[in-house]
Amino acid sequence: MNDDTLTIAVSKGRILKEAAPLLAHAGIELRDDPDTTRKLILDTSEPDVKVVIIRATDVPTYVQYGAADVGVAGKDVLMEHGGEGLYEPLDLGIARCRLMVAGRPGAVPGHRRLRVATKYIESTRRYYADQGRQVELIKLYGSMELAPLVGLADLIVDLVDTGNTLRANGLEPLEHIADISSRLIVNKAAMKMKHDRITDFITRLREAVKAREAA
Ligand code: PRT
Ligand code: MG
Repeated sequence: MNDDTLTIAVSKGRILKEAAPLLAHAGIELRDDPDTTRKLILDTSEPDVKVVIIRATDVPTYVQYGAADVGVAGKDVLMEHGGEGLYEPLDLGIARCRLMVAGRPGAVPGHRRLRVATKYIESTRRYYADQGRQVELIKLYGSMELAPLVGLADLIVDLVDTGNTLRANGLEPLEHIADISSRLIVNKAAMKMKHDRITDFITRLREAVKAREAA
């Protein structure tokens, strides 16, 4: 974390796709095409602003440790991370979806503790604990939709956008846990050390979000 550069951590895919126009509106245009480049550190139109490309679930970690000053992360990822060492000053309103419980229609057995498969262990634990419901959690890293189909779990907790993935696998959304969108996160120490720089960045990004929502 160099003192005169601003390093922004973003994941490839849907978040970068939706964040890039907001950054451009804030005066930061990517110099490399993120779809084709193999570079992990991208130059921008501002010589002292870099964009680092990392896995979505790693973004809070890079920002927490100050390897990036700021980052863009899904609320789903932040709820699992816990938010230690981070400020979350701005809801960017992008990459929206819902965290939901899903399963096969009417296939919930009454005789034993429910098994719930998910990569969102913390959010799922909290959701059921708040309701005093006892469930057995099974940690998965992807393809959650498969679990109820092959008898690994009764239910899954996953992100739902159009619902097409659930439908294609004979599953239906059952319970809404949280609305999800991507947030700007800021390293707490960087917020002190690079205060003017970062508050200016937040202000410009907030204007970009407003302009996008008005459009
Ligand atoms: O893909 P990779 O393993 O590299 O990492 P990732 O899956 O964490 O990253 P990515 O880019 O797929 O997702 C990044 C962020 O996008 C997530 O952390 C969410 O905050 C946000 N987001 C928004 C979504 C979705 N919408 C979404 N629909 N992330 C994933 N999905 C998946 C969902 O898991 C399910 O498999 O899309 C499928 C459901 O979509 P529908 O439209 O069929 O309902
Ligand atoms: Mg993915």
